[in-house]
Amino acid sequence: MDRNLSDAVLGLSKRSTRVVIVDPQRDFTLQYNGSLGVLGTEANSSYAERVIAATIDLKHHGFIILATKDWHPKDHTSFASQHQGRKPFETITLSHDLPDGTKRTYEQILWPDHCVQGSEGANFFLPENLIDQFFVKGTRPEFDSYSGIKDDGDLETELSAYLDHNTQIKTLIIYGLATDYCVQATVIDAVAKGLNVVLIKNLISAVDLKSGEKAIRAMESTGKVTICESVYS
Ligand code: VGL
Ligand code: ZN
Repeated sequence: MDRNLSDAVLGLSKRSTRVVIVDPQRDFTLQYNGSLGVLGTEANSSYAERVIAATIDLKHHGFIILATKDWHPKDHTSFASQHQGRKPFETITLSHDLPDGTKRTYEQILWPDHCVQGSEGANFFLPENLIDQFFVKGTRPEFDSYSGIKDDGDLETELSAYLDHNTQIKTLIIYGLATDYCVQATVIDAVAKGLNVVLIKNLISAVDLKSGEKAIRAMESTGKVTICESVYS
């Protein structure tokens, strides 16, 4: 079954590579009526089917499959519902003290409620048994976390600890949702850790087309990201 995997994928060692699927959750797909369904994930897009098939083939080939999981408390600060008079996709300014004593002021996009801990929409859209290990993010009510590696308050995730601990890991094969938010942030933080990234273009999709293209350029310009059209040759 994996005979069609591309040379770019086949050339990677199982030991030094991990697959990281970013937020493969129902709430980010239109197919499963997600509250934050991303364009390109409609039922007729076969997005979920492509992700599932590729993941099966990568796992069958021997790669360890990791995933991040957006996992918000129901009063999460990124939800428009938590800010009186605000609507989804508006922006607000947040200000927080960081662990190093400095203050950070930044723009937060307000989202529809999504990936609420324990909700149907927070579930993965791919069979749980495909995923060897998953790592939650966005669990602190006052901080968002597009990145699977650290949140907006600079708190590192368990995935970050896993990558630091397993020093043999040099490369991540990354795909998932959404290109312009969690995929981009996770890729940029992975590169900052010194890792190489293989990004699978037909398994990612953006909230906004233009910002998705911009995100791909930003990831590419690190010089550490190889962009593959698909995992197949
Ligand atoms: C995401 C917006 C809010 C993502 C998560 O997974 O890209 N986007 N939370
Ligand atoms: Zn979120």
